[in-house]
Amino acid sequence: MSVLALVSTRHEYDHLFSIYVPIAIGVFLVIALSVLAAVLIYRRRPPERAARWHEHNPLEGSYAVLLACTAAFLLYLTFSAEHRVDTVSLGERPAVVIDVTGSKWEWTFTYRSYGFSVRSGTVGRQPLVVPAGEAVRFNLTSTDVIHSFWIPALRYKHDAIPGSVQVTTLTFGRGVFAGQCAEFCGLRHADMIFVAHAVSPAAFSEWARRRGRGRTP
Ligand SMILES: [Cu+2]
Repeated sequence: MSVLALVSTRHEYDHLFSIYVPIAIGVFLVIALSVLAAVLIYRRRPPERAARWHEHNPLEGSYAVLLACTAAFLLYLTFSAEHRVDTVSLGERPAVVIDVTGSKWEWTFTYRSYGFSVRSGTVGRQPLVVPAGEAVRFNLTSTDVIHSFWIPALRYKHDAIPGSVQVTTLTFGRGVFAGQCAEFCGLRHADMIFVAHAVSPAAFSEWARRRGRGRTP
């Protein structure tokens, strides 16, 4: 394992979520209360005369500055999280490298250093097995159309694009994780599913030495 702290995509996502949602709720409340106040205070009542004023530069200016600062703050947080997930994690020394190939309508996971592949989708359901708590490198590509490698529990999704290899590094906690193609890719798109088993490194090596045959750890 490398000296860098392993990046948890789930933690990064939850952190952003815990900042975005309160801000969104705050903005909603400001708008809803302002509309309600305007409706109640300025509702039609005698004597009916049109208002003379139509702008309030200091108020509008501060509102614009506040919005710009909020957007800049959220962009900064989002791009820093993306940097950690996409760039910093590539500095990790991976415990295993898995080539992921999307095709209509299956996933092929190739463990090149062990010399075998497993497949999941319309052809059957062989599991993707990875060592838990260690960096796992994925080389994503596609043979036909754009697919998307999505593991909801990790809060991670990345396109698999024909003619290009997208490199990504993920760390799994122990457990079983459902995965799915997240890019509509044709009639049997919904069958393009897989299951990832994150097991102890020892159980993983044992499974890989059996070349994925026999019992899934
Ligand atoms: Cu697909």
